[in-house]
Amino acid sequence: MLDAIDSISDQDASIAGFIVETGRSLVIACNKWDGVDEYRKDRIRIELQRRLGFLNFARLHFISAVKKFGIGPMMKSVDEAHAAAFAKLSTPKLTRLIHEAVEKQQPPRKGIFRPKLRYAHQGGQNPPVVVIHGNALDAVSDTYKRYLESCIREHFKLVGTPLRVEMRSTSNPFAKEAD
Ligand SMILES: Nc1nc2c(ncn2[C@@H]2O[C@H](COP(=O)(O)OP(=O)(O)O)[C@@H](O)[C@H]2O)c(=O)[nH]1
Ligand SMILES: [Mg+2]
Repeated sequence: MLDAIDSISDQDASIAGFIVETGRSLVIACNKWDGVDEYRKDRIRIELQRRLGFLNFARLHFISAVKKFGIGPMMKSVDEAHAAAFAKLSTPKLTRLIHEAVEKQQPPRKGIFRPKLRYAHQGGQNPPVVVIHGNALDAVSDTYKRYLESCIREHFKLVGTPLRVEMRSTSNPFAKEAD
């Protein structure tokens, strides 16, 4: 919970960092929204984007504890974030999704290596971990991992939780040859 009358403190920013590092789910509430004018509201929106923009998996609510507005929708987001953190992602669904993602957009080659994504399963909850199995997965770029992450998020409607995507290459002496 942030305070709209105060600015975003260093402590807020450092708590935000811990949340991502530890994979906790999150809903952001900016309280005392009744107590600030339009100019200040615009400043806060810019400041939120600048300092906490990396928390883009979380829903943001402008609320007032005193005037009691925004509380219901905020609590709905809490339930949604909890459900997302503990979501069950089935192996067949994940695998189909990964194959569809690859069809739409192939992972780029790295030298002679073309990563081959074979199947995916869920490796953990809170936060959800998706483990992708295949060959030459070391060659998958961070950009491509983010693409896969956004496909998974969109398909399973995972809002309010970090999501981890891990690559696990099958050790295969021939996997290093180009396809
Ligand atoms: N205008 C306004 N003031 C609030 C709101 N919520 C808390 N306050 C006031 O903020 C003051 C400081 O409390 P607060 O910042 O919530 O708590 P603290 O930071 O834990 O000490 C108190 O006087 C509260 O009445 C709100 O939604 N709107
Ligand atoms: Mg305070």
